[in-house]
Amino acid sequence: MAIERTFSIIKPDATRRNLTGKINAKFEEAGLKIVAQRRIQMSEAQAKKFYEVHAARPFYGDLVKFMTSGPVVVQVLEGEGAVLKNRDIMGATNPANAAPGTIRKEFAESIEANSVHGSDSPENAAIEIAYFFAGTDIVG
Ligand code: IDP
Ligand code: MG
Repeated sequence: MAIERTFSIIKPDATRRNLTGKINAKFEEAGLKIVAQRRIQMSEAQAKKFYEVHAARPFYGDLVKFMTSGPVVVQVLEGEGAVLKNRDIMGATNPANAAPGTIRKEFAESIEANSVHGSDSPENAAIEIAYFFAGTDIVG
């Protein structure tokens, strides 16, 4: 499998509980390298645009509110098959269904406050990375 990059967000429920380092350790232990990282306060406009694909879902408004409720850490992760690998490290969207050892199983508070975002395809990874990072911000 090729070396890929994926986009990750450590969500407000995790930054609030000071879990950035513990979550980053999971990525690094699994062989993903953090090649860009920035702690930001997302604006409502940024969150709305980022989750636009979910605009018709009943949880969209709450999700935007949650993602702007505190700082997030936006990141680019790099490694062999990084997109799928990160989805494995994250675990299922609903922590009740997440496998043991995954970030969401260990840390998520709920299906909404589930500690991390990860791109679902290489195509979306490229779009999401470009939304938050310039090429010169990423050092592999
Ligand atoms: P994913 O983050 O595992 O890719 P998506 O279906 O893309 O899951 O949903 C995006 C985010 O929206 C989730 O991570 C979670 O924060 C939130 N979300 C998804 N489904 C629900 C729900 O049924 N209720 C509340 N929030 C949800
Ligand atoms: Mg998704």
